[in-house]
Amino acid sequence: MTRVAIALGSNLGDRRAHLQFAISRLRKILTNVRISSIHETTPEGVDGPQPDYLNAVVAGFTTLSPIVLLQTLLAIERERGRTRPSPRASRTLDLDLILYGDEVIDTPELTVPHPRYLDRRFVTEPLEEVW
Ligand code: PH2
Ligand code: MG
Ligand code: MG
Repeated sequence: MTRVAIALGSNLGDRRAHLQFAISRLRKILTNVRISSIHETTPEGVDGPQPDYLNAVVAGFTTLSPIVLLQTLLAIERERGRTRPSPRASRTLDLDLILYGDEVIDTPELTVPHPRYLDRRFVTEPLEEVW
């Protein structure tokens, strides 16, 4: 079992419903799940105006490999109609694998720890609640 942290974000459509859907899906693939409070945050590092985000972090334990976990997160995003018209565009649901135990992974598909998470208060603040 490996302890993981996943950051959740939404700024399009019914933001709270997208996060609740993700949490219910994550409960099926993680054990000892801890869920942060939901934070309403100003968009950071995006091009042009965007709606505010709802952000949260979910932590738990998994037997899935990093790449299978990543593929599972992308599939959950697709279930909520996630599209990628451009990097950092507004999105119904974003699920980022922030930490996978103490593993350091640097491949074209996946970088863990997430390269920018320490600079992002919308990640570090909810992360502190659950990690
Ligand atoms: N996600 C981004 C870019 N900027 N800003 C906030 N407040 N919340 C996010 O989840 C977010 C962001 C790219 O993933
Ligand atoms: Mg993200
Ligand atoms: Mg993402």
